Amino acid sequence: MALPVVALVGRPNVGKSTIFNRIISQRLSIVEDTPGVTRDRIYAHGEWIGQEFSIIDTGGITMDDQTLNKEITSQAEIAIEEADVVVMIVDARVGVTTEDELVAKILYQSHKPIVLAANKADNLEQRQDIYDFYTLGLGQ
Ligand SMILES: Nc1nc2c(ncn2[C@@H]2O[C@H](COP(=O)(O)OP(=O)(O)O)[C@@H](O)[C@H]2O)c(=O)[nH]1
Ligand SMILES: [Mg+2]
Repeated sequence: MALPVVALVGRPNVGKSTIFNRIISQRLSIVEDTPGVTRDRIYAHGEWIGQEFSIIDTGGITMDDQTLNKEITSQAEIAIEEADVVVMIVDARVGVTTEDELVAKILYQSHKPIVLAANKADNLEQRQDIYDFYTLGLGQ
C-alpha cells in the first residue's frame, strides 16, 4: 500500500527544510538564512513514532511577482495536490504576515486536512505569541 503523503508548506524562511531534515534525520534539504533556497519539491521517506509516510519539502509560497517565486508557488501547489495532509509552518517570532495569509488561503481552498505548526518558538515568551495564528482560520 502506498504511504500517506505529508507536505510541508509555508512562506520562505519559516523553517520547513529544517523540520524536514530533522524528521528524516538527514541533511537532504538545504537550510539557509536567505529566503527561497529550496526551489523544488524534495521527497523523502519519513517515520515518526512508528508511523511511516512520504514527506515533501517545498519552496515557500510567496506573493512576490518574480518568475522564480511563481515557480516556487506552483511547486508548492503541486505538493499540496499530492498530499494527504499538509503541515503549514509559520514563524512564531515574526507573527502573521500577508504571505502567511496567502498560503492559508491557498490551503483552505485545497480542502486537505491541515496542521498548523508555529516554528521558532524557542522560549516560553515566544510561545505565548502563537495564539495570533488563530486569525489564519486553520484552527489549532
Ligand atoms: N531560532 C530558530 N531558527 C530556526 C528554527 N528552525 C529553523 N530556523 C532557522 O531559520 C532559517 C530558515 O530555515 P529553513 O529551514 O531554510 O526555512 P525554509 O525556507 O522554510 O525551508 C535558517 O537560518 C534556520 O536555521 C527554530 O526553530 N528556531
Ligand atoms: Mg527550504
